[in-house]
Amino acid sequence: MLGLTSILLAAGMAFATPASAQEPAANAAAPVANTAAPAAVATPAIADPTLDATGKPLTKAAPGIGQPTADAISLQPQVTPTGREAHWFHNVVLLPLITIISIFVLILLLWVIVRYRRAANPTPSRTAHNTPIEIVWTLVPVLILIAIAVPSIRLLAAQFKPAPKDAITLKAIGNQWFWSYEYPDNGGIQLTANMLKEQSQVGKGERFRTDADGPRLLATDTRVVLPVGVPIRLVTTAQDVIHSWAVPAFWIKLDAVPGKLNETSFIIEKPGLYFGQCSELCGARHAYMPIAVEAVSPAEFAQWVKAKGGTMPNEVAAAAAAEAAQNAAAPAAETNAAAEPAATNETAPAANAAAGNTTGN
Ligand SMILES: [Cu+2]
Repeated sequence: MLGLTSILLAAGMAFATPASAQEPAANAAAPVANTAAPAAVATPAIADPTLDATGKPLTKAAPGIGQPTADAISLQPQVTPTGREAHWFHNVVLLPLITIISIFVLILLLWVIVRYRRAANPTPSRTAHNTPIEIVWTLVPVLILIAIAVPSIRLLAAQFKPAPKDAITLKAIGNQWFWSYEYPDNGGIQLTANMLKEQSQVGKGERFRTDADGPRLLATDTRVVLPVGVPIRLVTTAQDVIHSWAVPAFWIKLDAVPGKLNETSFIIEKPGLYFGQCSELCGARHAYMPIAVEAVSPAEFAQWVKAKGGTMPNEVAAAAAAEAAQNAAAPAAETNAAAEPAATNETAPAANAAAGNTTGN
């Protein structure tokens, strides 16, 4: 009897083992089938809204937007609230102040050189102290520095503001020498972006850069797609050495350090195509790992996520995002402010300014 049970047990084990062994295999096969689905002709695939029927990118690079302009010396037009604040600080506060101080010092120097030269002033004054002037030239610079510190610290706080809970996470991973991306909130979509080569550098039939893709050394074969008006949580890291994910039009430059996660957040206000580069010297091909970000409406972003086989974190939010496209920025700014009750006073005007500016659009 005992022999029979052990035989039955052994038989049970024999049947059970292959069955359980098959399960992980089936599970592993499922994501493959999912990712293959959009490419398959037989299944009704969701079209990638960023590509046309032939698979070419629909959005073309526009001169002067999200890319450098020849002979220009100012900052690129900014498309994030923090970027606009920084642009204002640079153009309205710092640059005029530096200009005025430089001209004032230059005039003083010229006056001393001309008025007190030996020929015009044979017996020099022996004055050593002048208390009122000494007080003025100590106090005035202190007041100027205090005046600069207020918007400066406010901007610093805005740049390090953590993303609100409903933010979309983009993980940028630096590699020697290309960027790879993950969307952990969207079913773990993964992208790899390589620089597009020039026509003279590729073999026949290979893809090369056109002006629609973007400027030379900035266009990539795969674009990062992000929604406008929705807070983006940018997380960076690296596989090998330190890189830096930088897009000038977003006022974003965040180091990507191996073994570490760096985080910041931003809100893109205008749809379009924005370019950037690795901004930390990372080796021989450091100059050849560009960044191309395509900002689309939240509805298009949701469709793109579906086309990539991903999921939206909350399907209801995806539906609401479409009709909230115009006023999405305002509630986002509110949640920013609400999520930071412990923030210093400096951040409050920044959040207010962001809300006021975005609703003004
Ligand atoms: Cu790099």
